[in-house]
This record gives sequence, structure tokens and C-alpha cells, in this order.
Amino acid sequence: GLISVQAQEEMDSIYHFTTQGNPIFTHKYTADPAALVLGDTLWLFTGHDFKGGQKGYNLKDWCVFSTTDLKNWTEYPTPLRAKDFSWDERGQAYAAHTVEKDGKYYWYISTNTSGIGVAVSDRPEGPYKDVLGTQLVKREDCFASKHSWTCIDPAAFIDDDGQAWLFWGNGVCYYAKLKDNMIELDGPVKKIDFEGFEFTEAPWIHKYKKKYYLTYATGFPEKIAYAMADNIEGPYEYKGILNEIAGNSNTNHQSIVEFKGDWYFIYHNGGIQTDGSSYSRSVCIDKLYYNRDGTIKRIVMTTE
Ligand code: FUB
Repeated sequence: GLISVQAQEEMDSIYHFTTQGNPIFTHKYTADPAALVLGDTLWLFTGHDFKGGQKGYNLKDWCVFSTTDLKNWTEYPTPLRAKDFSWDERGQAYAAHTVEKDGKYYWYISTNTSGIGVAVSDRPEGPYKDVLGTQLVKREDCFASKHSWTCIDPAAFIDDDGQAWLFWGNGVCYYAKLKDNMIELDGPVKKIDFEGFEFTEAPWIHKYKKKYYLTYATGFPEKIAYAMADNIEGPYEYKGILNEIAGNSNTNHQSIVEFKGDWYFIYHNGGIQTDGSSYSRSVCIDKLYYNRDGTIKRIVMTTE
């Protein structure tokens, strides 16, 4: 498939298509994938880069896709836009993550400069609504803030005991508990601290055999690194690099899920951008394998 003329416009209807290897989406540029597995369906929520000639990350809306076999996909009408958040100053649809709780879908989004919001829907494909009408996390809540973009990249995690957590940050990895209602923080904003941590952005929490895995982007251009802990709040032990710089892209942003018995590493690269700018990215999926001791093997990036 070729990048279509419509590539940076909103979707107003349902689109069915078949993919052939990585990058998986070639009709538009997608970034910051966040996967949600519900039964036999993998839902993928992504950002939506503009094509070519951009001077910075330029994303106005988010996209939602579903598949049951990682080959045949459905894309739904544009479910959420930066402009749906009235409090957002710059209209930048940065990285986001959707989770399900009690039949509702909570889409935690970041806006680059204005903090983190949450939009809610009764269905994974939306439409989603900004239920708070204000930020869930304000920039001021990020106490060690160095940059205007410190308050980005939310990733939610619901533990086996039902407690939901939100992780986010750039430069500092912040986290907080979420209340049962999923739309308010429960208690103070804290930060993850550990030896060897060079945290750039893009935290993601997953659990495997009772261990917590914190994966995140490190350095710049970014590689994905990871750390493991027995408790979600740490202490985390650094375990190394998981993914090398993903060709042609200064950023990388991962999502790790189990789907139909296999583990997947879903990320973005600059695989089909043509202007060398790093601002037109594409989502890719590769397999993830554990070693017997629970550490993760390096991701082999493929075009299959
Ligand atoms: O897509 C905009 C920003 O680039 C994201 O929020 C970061 O994680 C990086 O991928």
C-alpha cells in the first residue's frame, strides 16, 4: 500500500485492509502505538503523524484499529482529536494509552504542553469524550519539570488486585495511583528512581510471572530499555536495552502485550518516511521472547 493523499486527514468511515509485514500501516503515518487485548481482538490506538516536510512532531488526532489475526485490520472513524480537549493550548495529539475497566474505555492522552487528559467511551472504537473538561495531570503536578513537555506519555496499568496506576513523563518517570473511577489521581504524584536509569520518555508497564516490567525510551535518538521489579513502585533493576534505534526515527515508543499466547513488541520507526525528518513515523509489530529467568531477549526488528 502507498501513503494515500488522505494520509493526514481524518477518517470519516470504516476502512478494512490487509497488511504485509512492517510497517504494518502504509496508508498513513502512525506513531506511539498503545495496544489493548480484549479476548480474541487486538485493539491498537495510535497517534497520527503528518506526511513530509514537518519541522517538529505534528499530530492533530488519534487513530483506532482492530484485528484478530495481525493481518486483516479495521480502522474506525477518527475517535479523538487534540481539539476535543478545550484546555489544550497547542492542539498536539501526543502519546496516549487506552485501558478497559468494567466495560468502559479510558483513553489517557498527552498534549505536549498542557498536561494529561482522559477521555471515556462505552466502546473501544469510540467516540470518546473529555469527561473532566480539564487536565487529569497538570504540568505543575510534575514537580521536577525541566521542559514544557515533561508531562507527556501516559501509560495506565491495572494490577491483578484491581488497582489502576498511571505512569508518564519525559526526563523523569512519574507515577500515581488512579481512583476506582479511573478519572482522578488517588494520592500524590511520585517518581521512579533507580540506579542506571536514563529515562527519556514513553514508560510502559506490563506484568509477566508476577514481575513488573518497566520499559521506556532511553537516550536520543531513542532505544527502548527495560527494568524489572517485584513491586510496581520499585525498586526497579535495570536490565538493559531491548530495542535498538528503530531505523530512520529519533523517537521510539513501545507497547508490550500478550495476544493469543504470544508476546508482541509494538513500536514505531521511520520505515516509509521520505524526507529524512523523523516526523513521519510508522507502527511496526515484532515478537517478544522471554528467557527462562524472566529477562527479555533483544527484539529482532523485521520487515515481515
Ligand atoms: O509523538 C510525539 C512524541 O514523540 C511522543 O509523545 C513521544 O513518546 C515521542 O514518540
